[in-house]
Amino acid sequence: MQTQLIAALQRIVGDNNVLVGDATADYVTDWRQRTHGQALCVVRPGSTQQVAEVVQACAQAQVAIVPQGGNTGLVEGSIPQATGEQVVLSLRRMAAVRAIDPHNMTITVEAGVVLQNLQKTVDEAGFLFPLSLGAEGSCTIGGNLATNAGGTQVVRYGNARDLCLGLEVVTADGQVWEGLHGLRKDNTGYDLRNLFIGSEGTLGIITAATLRMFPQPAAQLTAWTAVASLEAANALLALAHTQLGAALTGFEVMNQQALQLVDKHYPHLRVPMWQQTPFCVLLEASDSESESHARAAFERLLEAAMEQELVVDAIIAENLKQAHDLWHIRESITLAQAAEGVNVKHDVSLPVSRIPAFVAQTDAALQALVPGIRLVNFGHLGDGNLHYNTQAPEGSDAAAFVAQFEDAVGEVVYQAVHQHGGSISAEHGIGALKRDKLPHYKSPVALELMQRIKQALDPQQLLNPHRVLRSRASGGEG
Ligand code: FAD
Ligand code: S2G
Ligand code: ZN
Repeated sequence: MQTQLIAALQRIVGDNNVLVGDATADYVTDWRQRTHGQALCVVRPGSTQQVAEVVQACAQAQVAIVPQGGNTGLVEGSIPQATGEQVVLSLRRMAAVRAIDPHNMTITVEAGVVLQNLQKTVDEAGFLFPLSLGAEGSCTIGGNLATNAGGTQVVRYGNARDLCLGLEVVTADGQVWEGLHGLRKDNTGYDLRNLFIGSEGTLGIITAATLRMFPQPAAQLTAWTAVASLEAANALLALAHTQLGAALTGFEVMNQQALQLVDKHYPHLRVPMWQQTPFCVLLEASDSESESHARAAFERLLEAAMEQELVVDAIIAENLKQAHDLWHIRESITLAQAAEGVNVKHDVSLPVSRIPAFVAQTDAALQALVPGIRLVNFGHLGDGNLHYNTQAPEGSDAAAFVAQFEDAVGEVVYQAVHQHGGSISAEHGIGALKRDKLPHYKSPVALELMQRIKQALDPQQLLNPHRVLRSRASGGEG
């Protein structure tokens, strides 16, 4: 049966777009190098029609599909299970720009377009596409929509969901839902688009999207500041909202441990001020007003912050190159953690006001649980999203730390997040990594409604089974 399916897939996409054995290596290990799956094969369709035919062939053969974009996901949702019975359907070949409509300020692209290429295409058209994250050099817009990705400009522009007006989706039975309109208002029945966005490949395969484009700001101001506490960081955020209004574009917090790792592994980046205070904040404003007007407002904000002793020290980037260098330091934290060794990540969100208490409580609890544990705490404070990560104590075995403490550390973190009214997944999704934690933090009603939606849209449990939810059809391993 499996050889017949492979032959059928080769007829659909061509022999060289069906990979087996060692050729699948790039597609079966997750970015963290923590989980390794095994695929029956990897199929790389070049068109929506081919995706539809691949899905029909797999449905007929009752073989599950794992949709994949750039494979930069961090919750074990984009690679096959280790059974060797699933087909990885890679969208990477589908990277065409289908249409740009400057007067409607929209662009329609295929799901496999890499985010950085999309940003560049939109920039060349004279606009801004504001989704921006550390993986933008390899993640795809299909994956960004499937995970409802966030990144560093959510405080102003929202998540991937807020940037999308229309979708084209291949359903679990191989039909094509063509919903690629560029309408900002369309109240004609249930919101199918937003059902597929954030569904992590479990309800349908996104093959194209119509996305919003934004005016390019006339001025962009970036500052790196040293702050004495999270309370001070919160007060700085409130002041920035008051003084900059909608111009505030990004607000990132980084603790000393996170920056120490960047300084250790990438000393050439010359991380500023990291030894002065427990935290640093990187903030950015972009304005349609002139550079001089925007700079004056930014300088007034930092002067007021200094006067109120919210900020101990600050630098404003003199030019776009220096701004880019400061952002590069922020975006290097994940890579510095990886260079330090395998680690335990938490992508959580809380009401901003609760973050100082959550961090104080959880830091203390984890230090008691694992003396010497290193708390690498950073993230998008502007939208209440912390990457509250942990690293093995200095000089100890990283793999042993993860094996021994990942569950216990996660329990402490997620319980505290829940207690403070937060979410156990802010932007990365659930995948397989957090699937069995979800029932502890979602109401039975919510879980039942999600299972009914899954049952209605994918009754054969073909699409990314055991991701987000345990499949009802079987209690098999995820
Ligand atoms: P993949 O990893 O290939 O897939 C992710 C999920 O989407 C899987 O469940 C997969 O089945 C599904 N999927 C993929 N393509 C499709 C499709 N076309 N149709 C249906 N389902 C599909 N994430 C953030 O939100 N914010 C950040 O700031 C951020 N920073 C990161 C920094 C680094 C260094 C790294 C490695 C990752 C970061 N991530 C971040 C996580 C990751 O980049 C995002 O989740 C991204 O959206 C995944 O895109 P992808 O194309 O790699 O998807
Ligand atoms: C970021 C990356 C994931 C992590 O850089 O904003 O989303 O925890 C994160 O390293
Ligand atoms: Zn993030």
